[in-house]
Amino acid sequence: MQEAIRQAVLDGDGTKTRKLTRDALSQGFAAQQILDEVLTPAMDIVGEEYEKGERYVPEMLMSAEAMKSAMVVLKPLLVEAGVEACGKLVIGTVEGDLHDIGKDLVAMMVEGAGFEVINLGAEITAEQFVNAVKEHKPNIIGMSALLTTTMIHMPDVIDALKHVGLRDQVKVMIGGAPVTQSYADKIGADGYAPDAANAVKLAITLARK
Ligand code: B1M
Repeated sequence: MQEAIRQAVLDGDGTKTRKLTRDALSQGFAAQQILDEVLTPAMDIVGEEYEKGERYVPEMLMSAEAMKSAMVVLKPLLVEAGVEACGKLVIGTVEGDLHDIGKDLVAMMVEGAGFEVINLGAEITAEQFVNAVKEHKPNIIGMSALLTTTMIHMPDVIDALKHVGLRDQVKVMIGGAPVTQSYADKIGADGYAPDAANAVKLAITLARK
């Protein structure tokens, strides 16, 4: 079953991925297990094949869409509804970067932990982050970047917040494959999380500060 889902993601077959994910759930596989042991590793293979020149961008996109169709099935199970909001998170992928799967995963897991989450989407400029902070008054903003060429926009957002006098009113957390704790320290972010589970822990810690 796991192998079949993995292959459906690699084939970029969304319909099959969604159906097999439903089947796996009805056979007793846990949503988190399907995510961690099948879907995310499948995307790693997609990335590796792209790097080796065995796969092109359109195929990478089809696999991403296949993963997203499985996420639609998994989301209700990953997010436990009805918990009283324990904080507010505004989250987005930074300017120039359209990778949104990991960011959406973080958004839904943090939502599941009881936060109100405002998901701005991808390719969010510093100005858009600042406007969202003004509008929604979150206690945390979360920035995601998947490219070494776009993570450099993270400090722009922090600078823009300082510029309008809002930096002290909001905690900043960052993540994404090329991002590290030392990068977070370097740009003056309040925290870094390597994955969605740690992002939840970090958001809870930051919301209590
Ligand atoms: Co792109 N891509 N891509 N891509 N892509 C990568 C990132 C890459 C590593 C592939 C590779 O070469 N091996 C490489 C980046 C190299 C680099 O900069 N170091 C790459 C490249 C080069 C590109 C293009 C430049 C290709 C081109 O056009 N020549 C292009 C850039 C487009 C752009 O953004 N301007 C591009 C395009 C695309 C697609 C559109 C085809 C598609 C994205 C579709 C979409 O997201 N809607 C795509 C995909 C699918 C990938 C890979 C294969 C998979 C990404 C993914 O969804 N992973 C990726 C290779 C890889 O990562 N293995 C690759 C699954 C997801 C669950 O994990 O996103 O890491 P991830 O999120 C994790 C953690 O990082 C963390 O938690 C998440 C859950 O555990 N996390 C946070 C993420 N955000 C967080 C925020 C937090 C905390 C934790 O706090 C706020």
